[in-house]
Amino acid sequence: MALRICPLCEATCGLTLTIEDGRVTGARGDREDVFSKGFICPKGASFAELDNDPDRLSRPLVRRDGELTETSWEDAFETVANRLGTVVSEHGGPSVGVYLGNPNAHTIAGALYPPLLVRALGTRQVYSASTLDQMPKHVALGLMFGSPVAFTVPDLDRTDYLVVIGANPLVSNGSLATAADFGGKLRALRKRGGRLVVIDPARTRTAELADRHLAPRPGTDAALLFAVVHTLFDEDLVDLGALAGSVNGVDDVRALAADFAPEAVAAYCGVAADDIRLLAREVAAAPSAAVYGRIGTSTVEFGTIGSWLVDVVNVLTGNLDRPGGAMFPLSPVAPAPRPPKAGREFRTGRWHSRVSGHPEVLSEFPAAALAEEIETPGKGQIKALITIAGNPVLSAPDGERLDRALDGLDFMLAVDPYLNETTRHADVILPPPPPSRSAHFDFALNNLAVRNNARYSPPALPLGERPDEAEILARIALILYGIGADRDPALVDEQVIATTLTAQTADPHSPVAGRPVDELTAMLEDGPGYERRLDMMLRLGPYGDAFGAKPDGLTLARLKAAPHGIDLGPLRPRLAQVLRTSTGRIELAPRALTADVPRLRAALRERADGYLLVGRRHLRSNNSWMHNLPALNGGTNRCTLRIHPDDAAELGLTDTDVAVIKGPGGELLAPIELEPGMRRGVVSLPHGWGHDRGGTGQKVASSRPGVNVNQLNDGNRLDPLSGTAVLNGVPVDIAPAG
Ligand SMILES: Nc1nc2c(c(=O)[nH]1)N[C@H]1C(S)=C(S)[C@@H](COP(=O)(O)OP(=O)(O)OC[C@H]3O[C@@H](n4cnc5c(=O)[nH]c(N)nc54)[C@H](O)[C@@H]3O)O[C@H]1N2
Ligand SMILES: Nc1nc2c(c(=O)[nH]1)N[C@H]1C(S)=C(S)[C@@H](COP(=O)(O)OP(=O)(O)OC[C@H]3O[C@@H](n4cnc5c(=O)[nH]c(N)nc54)[C@H](O)[C@@H]3O)O[C@H]1N2
Ligand code: SF4
Ligand SMILES: [Mo]
Repeated sequence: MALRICPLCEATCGLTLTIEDGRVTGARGDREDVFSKGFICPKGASFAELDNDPDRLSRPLVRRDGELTETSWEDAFETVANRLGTVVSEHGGPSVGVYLGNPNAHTIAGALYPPLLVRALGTRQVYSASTLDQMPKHVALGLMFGSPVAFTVPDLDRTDYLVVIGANPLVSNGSLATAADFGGKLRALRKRGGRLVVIDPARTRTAELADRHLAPRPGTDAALLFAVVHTLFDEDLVDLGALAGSVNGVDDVRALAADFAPEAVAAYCGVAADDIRLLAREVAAAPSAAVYGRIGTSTVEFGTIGSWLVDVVNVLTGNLDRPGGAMFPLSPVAPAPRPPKAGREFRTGRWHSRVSGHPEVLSEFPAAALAEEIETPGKGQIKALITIAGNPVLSAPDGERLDRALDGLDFMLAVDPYLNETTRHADVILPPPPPSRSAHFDFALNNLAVRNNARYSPPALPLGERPDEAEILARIALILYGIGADRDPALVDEQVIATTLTAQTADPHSPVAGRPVDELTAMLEDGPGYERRLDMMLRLGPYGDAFGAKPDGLTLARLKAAPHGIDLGPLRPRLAQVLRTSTGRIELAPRALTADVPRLRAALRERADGYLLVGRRHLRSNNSWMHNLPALNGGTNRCTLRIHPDDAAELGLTDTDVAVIKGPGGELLAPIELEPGMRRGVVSLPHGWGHDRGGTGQKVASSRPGVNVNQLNDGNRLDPLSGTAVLNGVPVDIAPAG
């Protein structure tokens, strides 16, 4: 038996693994886990199958005479050093691109090392799944609160009224709101007399659970939310509560909302004006309320304005930063709170992409622009690419173009356990070990947890002769810093520790101000570099022992002594600690956002009557992977086009038909699935499918049917403020095949 936090989605459930003969043979929910209390879903329950998947790479692959062949770790790192070295010496570090995929948010290695690689290269060619996902939220937070990671999460355990927009947590298990058993929490909300409203063009499982379901036209949430804001002003329902005195721009928002009366947006949104007014009244009247928006408000044409307006409603109803409202979690590895101070203005567009001139956002360019930056010759062209935990050939728009572009690279390195649609283009693949053999700590997701907590899982099984992912990435860093892959990878971590402690001891507000760096370094627990860094961060953090100054505080040793985790209590108001705007107040109407409002106003007048495509997720899937596990992938084709029966009838489609779907980037065939819960005019297809290309190493996945929905996208439609691809609300034509 061993305990292991599940790394497969944002819910971070504690698992109890059964171990027999040196391998994992089963997984159950850990009932004593302080955060998840025994919850588990089918993916977590398949942990053993995932861990033991025979198609997982156990040794590195290096391309020889065109073929990817197994080799030793030594040879693989030497090849990386030589080949990357050649590209860097011929074209410079900035010619190396980096793509960081979703699982980096779930691994220790992904949290600690990629920034070092980017810095070592000095490259601005940085891409990630964020511009296929939550980048609009970062931009909105940065502009409103001065920090792009000042996440607001719904206080699920205490709220009286929850509005879920464009999320289906009963299937996704929640996102940008880390809560194990999200469904249970929604049921508990209703049981205690609270209300749940779901806004989604599909009647999802989450919508089925709701007191009220509004089904807008895809892509129109920003207008709908503006109409809620309009109503709040119009009916004198604005009440900032404790926030009064901390908010700039209320009158500007009132003026901007003037054009968005519910009657003015009703036709565009496809929602009755009365329903919008009622929503505004109820949010305002509830003892506490939280508006929570996710993928459906984010990966759309007005993603950043929509993400902003979610928190505008939270602020105008006094629900920001109060129990039961939208609150700021306090992670155990966040820096210890400092006295309030003004920050520098959050900005995007400090530099621009070479080919299309996209503004940088959080030092990244849009994932949708990766292919053109590889293909287009000239100074700054991407000549080599490092992908870590990503599969952009399936997850980003127009994978076929990226597929071709990757072939044109001088060198590609992938850090990934699988040979898949993206990594098959690599010259070297360095596979991390199965999750049972890695330690786990949620550096990223603790900042999003609906209840503060700290949990650490050491590796459940020994590594054997292979490096863990932290070591793999540290060795790549050694190469890029010119130190040599054969040196001790701990050097990388010790350098970070020295730099961090030097800065902390020089900061008069740090819990270790003025203390000698040597003394602090000597206090860190012996162990792998990542553990020493974690120990340091915990001790410098809000609950930390401040290196002995607070004897009861948190250290890694204390955390290890609590294998089911340490509960750090409910979320607490802490706006003053979070705010880092240059004015020291919440900026409700930042110029960068309000400048995009005319585009939304113009959209209200557009009348499109074709079909709009949205995405959907499946409980037994995870983006483009986990399709190789028989336990999760039995049964019929899941990659179907869901359509309302009346729409299907109008198109002459029956439930046994295959449809041709045409989008801006191409066309696909998919079987249709009649679904009365779809809004008329809206169809859905899941993403991450289409594993039939040759040259991959996932036997189960490649035998499954399914097509790549992102081939319908040409990559030209982006939310301009965040560079996020429009993946929901894509105009498509549908017809019977053949
Ligand atoms: N049409 C459409 N497209 C979408 C979306 C949508 O809703 N609709 N959703 C978007 C979203 S939200 C996201 S986050 C992106 C995801 O986009 P990506 O992050 O590019 O893709 P994933 O499918 O998550 O691929 C994860 C990769 O990580 C590997 N991996 C798994 N575990 C580990 C590990 O521990 N270490 C390492 N190094 N690798 C590991 C897997 O083998 C796989 O290759 O897709 C986006 N694409
Ligand atoms: N089982 C499973 N869980 C997952 C994943 C997975 O692939 N499978 N992926 C993980 C990842 S990377 C992420 S980012 C999260 C995402 O987590 P969620 O945001 O909960 O994602 P979805 O389940 O795709 O739900 C998005 C909903 O938005 C709706 N929608 C589409 N367009 C619009 C619109 O314009 N307006 C509104 N209001 N709604 C719209 C869709 O119908 C859909 O029901 O899930 C994570 N969890
Ligand atoms: S809900 Fe997420 S974290 Fe929990 S068991 Fe399932 S996949 Fe793992
Ligand atoms: Mo995501």
